[in-house]
Amino acid sequence: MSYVDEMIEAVVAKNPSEPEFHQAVKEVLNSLRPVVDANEEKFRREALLERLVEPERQIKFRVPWVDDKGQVQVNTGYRVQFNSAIGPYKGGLRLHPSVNLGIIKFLGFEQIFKNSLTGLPIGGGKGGSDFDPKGKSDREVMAFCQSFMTELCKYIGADTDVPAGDIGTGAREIGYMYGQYKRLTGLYEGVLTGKGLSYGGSLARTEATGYGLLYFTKEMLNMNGIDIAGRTAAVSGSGNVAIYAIQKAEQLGVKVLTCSDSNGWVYDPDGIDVAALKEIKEVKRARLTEYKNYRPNSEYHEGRGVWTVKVDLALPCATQNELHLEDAKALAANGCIAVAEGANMPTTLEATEYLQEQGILFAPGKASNAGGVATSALEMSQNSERLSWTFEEVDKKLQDIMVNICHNAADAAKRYGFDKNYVVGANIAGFEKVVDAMLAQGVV
Ligand code: NDP
Ligand code: 2IT
Repeated sequence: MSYVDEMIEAVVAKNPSEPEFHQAVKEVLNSLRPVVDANEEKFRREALLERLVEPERQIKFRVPWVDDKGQVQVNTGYRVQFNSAIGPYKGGLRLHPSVNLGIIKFLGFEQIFKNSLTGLPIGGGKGGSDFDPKGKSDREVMAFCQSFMTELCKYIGADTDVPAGDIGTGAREIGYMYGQYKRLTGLYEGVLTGKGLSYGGSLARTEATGYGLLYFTKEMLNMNGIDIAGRTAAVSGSGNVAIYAIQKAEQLGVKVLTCSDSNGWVYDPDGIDVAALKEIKEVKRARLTEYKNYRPNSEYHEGRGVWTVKVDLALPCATQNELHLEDAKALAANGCIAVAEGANMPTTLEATEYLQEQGILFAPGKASNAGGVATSALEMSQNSERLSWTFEEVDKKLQDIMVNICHNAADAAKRYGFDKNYVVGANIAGFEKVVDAMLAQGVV
């Protein structure tokens, strides 16, 4: 049996009940076959793949806090420090009731290659908790964040592990966590990114993932002789990534017809109104049912459905496994030309394969959503030099990084005979740097 197949079997056997982690490992290892096969003897002797799929450290902890009724609540906190070969662990904190170790491991594993692709010195990590910020008062969110950080602070630091936002963790949560870290350690340092502008945050970090997704998509289309202007798009989600993806898409002349949350979705034939969406989601923290009050021409539908709309571009920006095989078929039947992932692993393996077979350009999240973590690394640089750069400076660096990632992925794919396969290209390009660093650093 090939080394890759052996490793996939071993990961499934050794980590039962972690289907998302299995999925991420399968996707990455399958596309690394040409590199692994060419170096099989050496990689086996070094147990390179065994080391790659085993996190350096997994931390799991109790998070007790008191709700507004005086009741003690208990959540579980996680930080998976997956790989530090090329830099301090870096990756977000997800706060969502679905969070478990397998989900954090899938996200941490993806983060290794994504962070490598940015070209910046950051290793891979991820964390979070099954706490649900939705419907909680600010005081409850603060109580949770302070308790979470009271334990997490033992394991992180500006040069060891630098968490950031993800689903359910935005500016409010980062602020509370930063305050508690500073209080406990006495350190005013860049231990978190996505901070507010008044205490060390970077301009353009809020926008970075969504903007970066569009910079990548524009470049991928350009490389294939297609102009992004004048296209239509379907976006899923209505959180940080979705909002700024929609904003940049519209700035580039794309009409975005949909967005969604976990209850339902909106179809706006005139193009999503970003100002309305920002007010509903960022200010009121309300549901998408409200959108109709701002845009009477729009429709609200319960359940899933964004991928049934006829569009040129599909941009999944909500969560993992939200674009299934039947969605891929609907998109293809409607003439979709490209799918670019804003979320982490939003497309199932079967859907990805189908889209690629249909000749639809497919950008994997680890490449196309890397603008968020790349700008986090730029925030770390600014914190280290105790300076802050202008919006334009950060945005320019972000554009350059996304264009580079696109070309590096395309070049790696071509080098191994998989022209236009950005999944293979991104995985190989991300892997090469990490492997080089791991081999150079010996058996650690
Ligand atoms: P937010 O919490 O800001 O928004 C998440 C959005 O996705 C909401 O609209 C939410 O709906 C929806 N959603 C979440 N979980 C589910 C679910 N299980 N089913 C259906 N809809 C769901 O998160 P972000 O925008 O930050 O993150 C979105 C995705 O992008 C995630 O996959 C994240 O890992 C990824 N990502 C984020 C980066 C960042 O910088 N923030 C960087 C790179 C990737 P509702 O409000 O109803 O829960
Ligand atoms: O998935 C991701 O890349 C993020 N949630 C952002 C991580 C970061 O450190 O900015």
